[in-house]
Amino acid sequence: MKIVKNAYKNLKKNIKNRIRVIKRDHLVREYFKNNVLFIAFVITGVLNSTILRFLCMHSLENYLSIKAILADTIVVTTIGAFGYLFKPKDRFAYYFGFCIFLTAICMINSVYYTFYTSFASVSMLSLTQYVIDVGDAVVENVLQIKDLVYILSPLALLAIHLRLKKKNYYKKVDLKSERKKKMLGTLSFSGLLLIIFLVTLTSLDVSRFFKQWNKEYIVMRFGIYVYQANDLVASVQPKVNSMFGYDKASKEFNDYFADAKERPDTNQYTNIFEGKNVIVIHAESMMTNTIDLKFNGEDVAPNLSKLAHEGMFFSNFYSQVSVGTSSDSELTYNTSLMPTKSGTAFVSYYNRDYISIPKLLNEKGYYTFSMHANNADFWNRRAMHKSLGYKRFYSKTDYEIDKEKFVGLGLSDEEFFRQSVDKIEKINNKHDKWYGLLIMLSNHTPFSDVEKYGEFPVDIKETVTNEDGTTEEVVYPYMEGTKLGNYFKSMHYADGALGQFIAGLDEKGLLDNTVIVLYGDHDARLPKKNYNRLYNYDKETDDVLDEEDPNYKEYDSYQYELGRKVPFIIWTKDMKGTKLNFTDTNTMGMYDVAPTLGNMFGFYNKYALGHDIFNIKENNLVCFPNGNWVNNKMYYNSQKAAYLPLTEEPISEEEIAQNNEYTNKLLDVSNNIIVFDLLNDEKNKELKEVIDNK
Ligand code: GP9
Ligand code: MN
Repeated sequence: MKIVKNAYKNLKKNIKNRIRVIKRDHLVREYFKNNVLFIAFVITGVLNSTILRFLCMHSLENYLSIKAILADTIVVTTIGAFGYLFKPKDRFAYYFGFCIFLTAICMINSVYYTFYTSFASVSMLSLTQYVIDVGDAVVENVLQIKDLVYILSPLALLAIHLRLKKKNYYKKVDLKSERKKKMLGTLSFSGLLLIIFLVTLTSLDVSRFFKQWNKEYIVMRFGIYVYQANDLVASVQPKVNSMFGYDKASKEFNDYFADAKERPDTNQYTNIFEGKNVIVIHAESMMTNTIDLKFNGEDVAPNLSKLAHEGMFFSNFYSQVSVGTSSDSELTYNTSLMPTKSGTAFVSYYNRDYISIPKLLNEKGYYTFSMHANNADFWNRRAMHKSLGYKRFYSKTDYEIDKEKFVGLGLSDEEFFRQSVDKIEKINNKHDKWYGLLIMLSNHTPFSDVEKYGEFPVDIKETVTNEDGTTEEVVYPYMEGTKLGNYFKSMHYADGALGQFIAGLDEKGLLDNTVIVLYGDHDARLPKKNYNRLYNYDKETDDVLDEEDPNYKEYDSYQYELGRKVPFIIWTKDMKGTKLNFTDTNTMGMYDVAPTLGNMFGFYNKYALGHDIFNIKENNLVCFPNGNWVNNKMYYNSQKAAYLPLTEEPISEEEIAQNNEYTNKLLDVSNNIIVFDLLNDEKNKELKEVIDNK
């Protein structure tokens, strides 16, 4: 009896389940049947974006990026949801219009990518010169079938539409309230997807989204549509910023430079390098604390240390970057201006007039160039290097790129330098005087390509003698396996590449009449606790010393800020042992480089915000984009309104107030120069006349 009962129960359950499945299938089928156009619109939109990623970035991870597919689906379903506001007969026009629009985005980017290995930017396309460039590109590229594949989307939508029309699909009546319900239902669905998407974002995704320097990354994580919308906002923002406040900005500019000198002050270094060739090395993430730092007697950075010991070394030098990191460094180095308060100058204000080192050297008959074996559009360098006056920018497409030779973000520094030496040799044969900036890449966060850095243990090895007289080696892990430890390994690699570069140049006689200038673009951007282990390691516990321990060295936020120093070195082959071979310990910032070099090479920028260090000496002040500042006497934290004294000298409230005012004014003027394009003679004729007639 029980068996029959159970069998009956099971049967009932099975039938119920079956009915549920049929009902569900029926519902799904019904949904598909009634929403064919919407579904086709979503599928084609997402597919096009996926194809674009596939054709451009060629790796499975890139084109099947779930995050990008999710983001594309959110965008397309949200647009599609509003289609329900239209009556069925008008709905096709809505979907078709948007389908063409989304297809155009994919096509333009596809063409653009072929030529620039990067995704298109609205602000670039609005520049006539770029329109011409891309226009030519389109013509030459017309035969590339891959760019036409996207058209299949609107064609498919059209075919579906014609079929539906034939089947009298559009004759169906649906009530306004029903349409609204459908729209809200679809919007809630995309809202749900949006929540899932936001939850899966990492802090790296968010920061790269806002910084916008790595377009490929944004497309890979956010899809092409979000990328384009983000780019549109970024292109409009500078225009909005520069719409209001010109009068106030120009007045402040006028006051600030009222006493600026027409000619620079001279000193014992004036014109010492006039006419010499220049190689500037943008040393990615190189920090001053690696100079002379050793593990088990081995130097972390023997070549960098050698340059510092043989040349002019500025040991108290800071980069002054904001969110634009590398690009901010380049901006400040080249122009002696500070990074902008919002956005980055390289991305948002690349079309302003800048007075820069290459422009001033161009005027002196130099051939100027820059080299970076990475994508030319990273940090928008293709456009910005032109604005800065570099006559030629050698980027990824100018180098033989062998993936086997990648370290970190791209082509290894060794390979980059090796190929660059040949290029420099050719330039040297062609040009009388030349100036080149070489941007390194390998020593870039997250320093995780450890197996490619080569052997460089960052542990502590000690030989101990046992009671019986035998010896053995004891190894303490120390920095092994830590991020900072990996940074030192990466530094050691990059330093090796630097050494090979100098040797390569020398071999070809390219150092004979050349000055090498090296700056660290910013610190390694690693958390404070990493340094605590470096300075307070306890071998016995393999941990950080207790704060109570007499050997404990305080590494607080001030120490951390002061520890972010980067090297600045001016070196020539024959400087060692001469009076030009010294260490200058005065506080110096990236904005002081252009005026200091200007004095040595014979160029002058009246609107520089920094100073020639040999004129200002111990009175220099270095301000940071966040309002903090440092001088020989103290480091001031503007957020906490607190400071760390650096000498025994008394500090008055008055000098703090003065320095704060100086910093705020400087940051305002710098920002205004860039946002309102105040160095553009054409736009500011009147303004310049007022200043020049003073
Ligand atoms: C990109 C490279 C890195 O090409 O210069 O920039 P960063 O992340 O250091 O700003
Ligand atoms: Mn950098």
